[in-house]
Amino acid sequence: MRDVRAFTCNLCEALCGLHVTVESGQVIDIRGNPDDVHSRGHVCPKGPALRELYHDPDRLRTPLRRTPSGFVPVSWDEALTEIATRLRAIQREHGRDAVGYYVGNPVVHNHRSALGSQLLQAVLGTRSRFDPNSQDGNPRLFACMQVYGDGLAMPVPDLDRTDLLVLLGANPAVSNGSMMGLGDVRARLRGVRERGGRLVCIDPRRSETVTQFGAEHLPIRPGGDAALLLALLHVLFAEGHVDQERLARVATGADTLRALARRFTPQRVGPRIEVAPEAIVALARALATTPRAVVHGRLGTCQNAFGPVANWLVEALNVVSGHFDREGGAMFPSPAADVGPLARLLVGNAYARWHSRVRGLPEFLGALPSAVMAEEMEIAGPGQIRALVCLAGNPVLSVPNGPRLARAIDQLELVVAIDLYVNETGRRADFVLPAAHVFETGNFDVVLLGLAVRNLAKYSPPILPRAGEVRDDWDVLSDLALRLALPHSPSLRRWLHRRARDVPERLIDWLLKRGTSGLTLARLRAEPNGVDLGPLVPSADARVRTPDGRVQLAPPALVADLPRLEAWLDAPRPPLVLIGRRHLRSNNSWMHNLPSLISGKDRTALHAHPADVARLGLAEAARVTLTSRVGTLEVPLVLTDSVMPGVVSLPHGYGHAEARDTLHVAATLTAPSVNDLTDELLVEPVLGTSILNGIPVSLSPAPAG
Ligand SMILES: Nc1nc2c(c(=O)[nH]1)N[C@H]1C(S)=C(S)[C@@H](COP(=O)(O)OP(=O)(O)OC[C@H]3O[C@@H](n4cnc5c(=O)[nH]c(N)nc54)[C@H](O)[C@@H]3O)O[C@H]1N2
Ligand SMILES: Nc1nc2c(c(=O)[nH]1)N[C@H]1C(S)=C(S)[C@@H](COP(=O)(O)OP(=O)(O)OC[C@H]3O[C@@H](n4cnc5c(=O)[nH]c(N)nc54)[C@H](O)[C@@H]3O)O[C@H]1N2
Ligand code: SF4
Ligand SMILES: [Mo]
Repeated sequence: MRDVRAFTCNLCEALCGLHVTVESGQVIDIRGNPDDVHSRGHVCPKGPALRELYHDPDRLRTPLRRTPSGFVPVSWDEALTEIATRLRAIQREHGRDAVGYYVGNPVVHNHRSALGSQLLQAVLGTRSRFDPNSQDGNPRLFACMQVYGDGLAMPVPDLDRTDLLVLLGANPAVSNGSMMGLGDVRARLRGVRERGGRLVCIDPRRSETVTQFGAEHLPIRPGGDAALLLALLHVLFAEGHVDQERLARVATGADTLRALARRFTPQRVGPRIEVAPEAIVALARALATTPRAVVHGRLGTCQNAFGPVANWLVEALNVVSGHFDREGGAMFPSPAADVGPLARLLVGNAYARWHSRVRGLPEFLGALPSAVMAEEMEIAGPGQIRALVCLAGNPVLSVPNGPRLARAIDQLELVVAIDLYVNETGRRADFVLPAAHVFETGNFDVVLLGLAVRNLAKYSPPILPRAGEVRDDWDVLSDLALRLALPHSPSLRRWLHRRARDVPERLIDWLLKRGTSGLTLARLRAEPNGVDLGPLVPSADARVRTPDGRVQLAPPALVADLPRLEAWLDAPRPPLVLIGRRHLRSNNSWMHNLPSLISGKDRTALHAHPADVARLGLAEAARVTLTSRVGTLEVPLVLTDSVMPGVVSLPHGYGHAEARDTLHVAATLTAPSVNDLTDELLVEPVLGTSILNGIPVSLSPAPAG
């Protein structure tokens, strides 16, 4: 029997509604659901590829154990019993922190994974916890924690009503929006210009948001955002564009911020970041005079030397220019199921409660920067990491200096991966446990619904039975947690595990009922196209949690980093720096095993500006050698003026060649991992966020042959 089921794609923040056609347990077809309240039929190529993912012969369907002759199938009970026994023994002998725990990006995209990851963390109690936020959004979370008193209080652009959207280091044409959930991405982005508004992209690269959506492009030197933002603030203050009365009502620290910005005039900053001073002045005036305008900073503002400062200043700029908590400006979503109270209970505004053992980098929200993983594994002493549990992650490809991390992981006593595949990290594991496909798990996007540009709620119950022996993350993690916590009471443990099966759904139901939307999980089950809860509404009064209830425009922890910014402004520039690049058909280090997504022309070459290529005498080279402190890569070269002079660009997430036996399709891609070149010692000092953009490199012709 053929059946069409509505399901929400959980691969990115766009949360597209899908129509999944299923017949006899086979996925026949996937397309956009035209009736979805959020995405209105839009999908990108990755959503329909969930069909190939479901049927991928390389997808893990049984737990594996590593033997001297390779991986062999093992029963769940045998695997989990041994894992729990060995983890307990390691923690008993060497302390809790001897077990490292890496929680990867997909965990944020599923309620069962997210809750399971927290439960296992609670039982492991390890301070050696890591996640990709230190390669990604930590600077934004920290900035919001400082400015609004709550790291979860993150305003998003009120995209449907804005007339000027300034994007800093964001490329929603490809990423489909990040820290802003854009259903129907293309129509929403087009909408800004169709109603006479402007899109501006500030980016070292002329991105697809410029070429496909008519955004105006202002190139900027990688890392220049913080200085640019101070110059914009300077113009607003100096030209009297600030509504002092309103500002004093909602914020503190305006005078300090004004005084700080005075040192960053457009004339001083402009030449250093390669943005014309006139363009800075014009942009500041446009922000001041457009009633509905907003600045949104994203990944490009985070992965550099001044991420925390830049992200603070984005928030400050929206507040000072009068666009905070207003229609068409930066507004807080009102999620139907608000995880805020729960998250505050679990981690709160935690920062620097402990530091990494070797380099002394601070904990943030319960995790240490991933850049210290390798050294914490390598260097002996109390607290050395001796085992790793890797949940839905691939740090060997996603963390700077992946090869060093791979060598360190190879030396561990026990490595466990929980994943859909045996990826480049999992192939180093002693056990790989097969996670379920989202169609087998169901999904409520508990975190990302809180970042959508329009309020909505959607729940997708599982639509397919589990293939083979796969188990969803909650099932596995709650089982493992109970085995760790109750080693001597197997029947109690089994009873609790059975009882806990639908705890994630009961929790969502409870969160929904606590809210004001009137929704329940049962009601959402009956609304497969989702429930629209209306446009964003002003809510700063409820969301700002600073002690005096006002926005903090000059947080001391961030102000303290400004002398370093000034020194950077005046320091000589490296002649060539490397930045990243994403593609619509790729998703970080995975989904490269799906033929429909990797087909077509190669997208992984190094992009370099013709002026640099000529300067370096590489005009005839088809392949080049790229060198950093950490390593050397040989890559194909493409000349393009889409990158600014002095900047080259390479995508991340590749480097699958060694996975010939477990990722048969991905391994045919020859592109290396850019994180073989990025430097684990390059981190910003406030949080230890990896600097993955703007790293110094040199280029030379590749050796012949
Ligand atoms: N197709 C696809 N979609 C994805 C992903 C994917 O891998 N593929 N990944 C998902 C994830 S995990 C995330 S976090 C989001 C990220 O989504 P976005 O935040 O939109 O990030 P990117 O698409 O990487 O775009 C970042 C932009 O910043 C620019 N940039 C680099 N350095 C600087 C700088 O110093 N200053 C400024 N102003 N710009 C700079 C880059 O050229 C790039 O255009 O995307 C998500 N969506
Ligand atoms: N140089 C450079 N490095 C980067 C970036 C960059 O722009 N440049 N971007 C960074 C960013 S923003 C991010 S978020 C990180 C991502 O880095 P990671 O989170 O370390 O890795 P991913 O590539 O997202 O790999 C996710 C893994 O989870 C598996 N998986 C998918 N769904 C599930 C599930 O439901 N359950 C389980 N158990 N497993 C699942 C996939 O098969 C895959 O192996 O990379 C970071 N690294
Ligand atoms: S944009 Fe693509 S990957 Fe993102 S939710 Fe929609 S279909 Fe999925
Ligand atoms: Mo990310």
